[in-house]
Amino acid sequence: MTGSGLTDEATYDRTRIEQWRAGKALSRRGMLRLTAGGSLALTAFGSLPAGTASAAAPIVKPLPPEFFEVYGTNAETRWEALSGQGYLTPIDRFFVRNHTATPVIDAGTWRLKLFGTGLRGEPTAERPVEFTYRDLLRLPSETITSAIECAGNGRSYFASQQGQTVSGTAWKLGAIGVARWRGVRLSTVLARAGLTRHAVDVLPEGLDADYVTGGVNLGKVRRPLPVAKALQDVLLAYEMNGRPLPPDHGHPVRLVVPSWVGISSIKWLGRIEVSDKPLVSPWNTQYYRLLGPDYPAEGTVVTRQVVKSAFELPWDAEFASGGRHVLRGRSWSGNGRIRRVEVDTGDGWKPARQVGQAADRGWQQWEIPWRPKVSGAYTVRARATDITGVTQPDVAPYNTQGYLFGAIVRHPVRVV
Ligand SMILES: Nc1nc2c(c(=O)[nH]1)N[C@H]1C(S)=C(S)[C@@H](COP(=O)(O)O)O[C@H]1N2
Ligand SMILES: [Mo]
Repeated sequence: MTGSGLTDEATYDRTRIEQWRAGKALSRRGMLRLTAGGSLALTAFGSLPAGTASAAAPIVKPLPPEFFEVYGTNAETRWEALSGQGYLTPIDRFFVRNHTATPVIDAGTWRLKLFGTGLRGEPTAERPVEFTYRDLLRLPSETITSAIECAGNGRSYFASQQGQTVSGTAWKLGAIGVARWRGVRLSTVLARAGLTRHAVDVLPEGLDADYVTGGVNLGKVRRPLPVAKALQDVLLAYEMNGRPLPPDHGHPVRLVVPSWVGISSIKWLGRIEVSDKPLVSPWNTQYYRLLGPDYPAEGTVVTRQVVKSAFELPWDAEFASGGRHVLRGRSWSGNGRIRRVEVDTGDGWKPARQVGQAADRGWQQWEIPWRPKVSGAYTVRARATDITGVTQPDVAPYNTQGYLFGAIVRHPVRVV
């Protein structure tokens, strides 16, 4: 089934859900449920599912308040902290999304273990094919520039703009970063591990603590990928912006799955199951599905990101009336590069000037001059259109877990 269109998310999900219903999908745990209910209660905004107890701080790097807003084990980048920065998000400002806590892993003793029925000789989890860190460094490397963005980025606007209650971390727009990742293609490692043409799914798994929520242990953070996507453009990254991958971002090795939601990019990679049968985990049956009145009962899986835009400004930014200002921001899309960006400061949509290179898997910087003459409260808005012709809508489709908020964000500013 390799290459049979399973990078197309709709096909992938339909196929997998049918197979799963027919009892053909494998789950190492019998507790998966494909409903909006299950152990997933609708929680109030800002509350977090209980993580595994950890005495140490959940995030290792410093989180200065001028760069980050912290929510429990997670921290989002403040958009004003990108003002004046270059194309890439510096590591010291890159958002962190941890289900539990950053583990500290010694690259010297670390092993990547591959096993399963999709590999030649069907190695077991007990006797896997192993790669050391040095093995990976010796394989041909590749460098890509790619965004990693949480599926819930922008979630708080379901409540503040649309009056809708959704569960999960109340991110603003800062659960995204763009970095230069260097590593080995997953396809290279899979080939060396003996990938067969019968393989259909891979299940990368993190080495961080088991994720426990609502009294249920969901095990290691893991989410399956179809082999077609795994072979397309996925990287096993060991460098971020020219430095060894830092602890919070997956040291020693993480997956980078371009264009797909952040949960795909498993950090602190430990094992990869490769299977000739479809694989499932709570991260594709329970979480990261679009559920709600407008979706089928079992929901639809979330894979590719939507088009979004943000200003490099604080909320309630102040501008001097009569002054010459430049509004700057960035737009991005899981569908590919950005074709057009427009900005409205209250008197209609005007084209913004695109700055720097266009990027398929990163973002597009842009700017537009602004000379407000009258003091008072304003709302500034930016909307982007991507290469596939999709433009940000006024309203994002509601789903109970608040994923994929792609609507135009109304950003309040003051002219004084
Ligand atoms: N092992 C592991 N991988 C993980 C996670 C995690 O908690 N554990 N979080 C995922 C989620 S939901 C996101 S959005 C990205 C965030 O990557 P970052 O923390 O490097 O920004 O990592 C993903 N990979
Ligand atoms: Mo995420």
